[in-house]
Amino acid sequence: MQLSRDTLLKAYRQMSTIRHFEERVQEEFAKGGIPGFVHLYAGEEASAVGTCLHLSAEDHIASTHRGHGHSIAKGCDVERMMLEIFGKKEGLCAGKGGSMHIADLGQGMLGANGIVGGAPPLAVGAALAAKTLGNGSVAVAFTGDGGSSQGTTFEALNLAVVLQLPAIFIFENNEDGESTGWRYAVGSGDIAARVRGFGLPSVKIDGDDFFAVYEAAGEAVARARRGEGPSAIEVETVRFFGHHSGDPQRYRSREDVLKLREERDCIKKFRLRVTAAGLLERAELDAIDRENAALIERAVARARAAPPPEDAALLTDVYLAY
Ligand SMILES: Cc1ncc(C[n+]2csc(CCOP(=O)(O)OP(=O)(O)O)c2C)c(N)n1
Repeated sequence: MQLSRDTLLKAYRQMSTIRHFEERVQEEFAKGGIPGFVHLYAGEEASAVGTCLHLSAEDHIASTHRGHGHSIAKGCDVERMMLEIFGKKEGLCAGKGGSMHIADLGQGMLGANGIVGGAPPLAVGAALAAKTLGNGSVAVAFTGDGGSSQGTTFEALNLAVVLQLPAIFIFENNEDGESTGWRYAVGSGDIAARVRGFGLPSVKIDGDDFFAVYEAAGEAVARARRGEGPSAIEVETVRFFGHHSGDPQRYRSREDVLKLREERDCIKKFRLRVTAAGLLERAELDAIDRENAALIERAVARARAAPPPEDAALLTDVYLAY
C-alpha cells in the first residue's frame, strides 16, 4: 500500500506525540502531581493511529481506561488533555474526568471509559445514529483482550450484525488484562476467530506494524461507509508500562519488558521501514520528536501552574442539560 508523504508524516507525528505524552505522564505520576490512576498506552500507538487516520471528526470512537492514545489520534487537544489529567479547570472535561474519562464530543471522541467492555455498546449506539441519519459516518470501539470476553461486547457484536451497522471493533490484544494473561482468559484462544462466530468479518494483525493496522482499518472503515456492515480487527500489540502506573508487574520480569521495548516497538519499526525505503529522512523524524518533546514540556508546565475547578463546579455537569 502506497501512503502519501503527508500521511506518513502525520502518522509518525501522532505516534511520537502519544509516546512522548505517555512517557512524561509516567514521570509526572511518579512525582505525585497527578490525582487518581493512569493507564498508559505506550507500545500500542500503531493501533490508535493506524485506525483513526481513516476517520474525521464526524466519525465517533469509544475508548477504554487506556485512552490517551485514542484521544490524541482522534484529534483531542494535547495541552487540554494534560490539564484534564492533572485535574485542572481548563482541562478537556473541566478537570472533573481525569485520565479515565477524557472525552471531546467535538472531535467525535465519546470518552475513555472505566468500564471494561464499555466501548462496544457506545460505539454501536453511535453507529445506529449514523445509520438512522444516513450521514455516512462510522463508529469505532476500542476494547482490550480482557474486554473482549465481556457480555456487553458480545451483545454489541450481535446487535451490530443484526442491524448491519457501520461499526468497527478493534480488539487491542496486549497480552494481559491487569495481571491475567489472555491465553488463560480467552477460552477459545483466538479473539478474532471467536468474533467471526457473530457473523462479521474479523482479522488478526500484527499491531507492531503500523502499515498492517492502517490497511486493515482502512478496509473495515470503507466497508462500513459503503453500508456493508460491521467488521472486527484483533491487533496483536504490547504495553510497555504496567497495567496502571503503580503496577509492580509481578506477572512479568524486568527483562521481559526490556525485550518488548527492544523487539516490539511499533515506532522504531516504522522509522526503520520508512527510512530504509527512502520515504522519509531520519532528520525530519528527529525534528518531529523534538517538536513533540517541546509540546509536552509546555503542556506539563501549563497543567502544573493551572488552577483546579472551583468548589461550586462540583455540582455542575452532573446531568446533561437540554
Ligand atoms: C466491568 C469491569 N470489570 C473489571 C474492571 C477492573 N479492570 C480495570 S482494567 C481491567 C483489565 C482490562 O484488560 P483489557 O481489557 O485487556 O485492557 P488493557 O488493560 O490490557 O488495556 C480490569 C479487569 C473494570 N474496570 N470494569
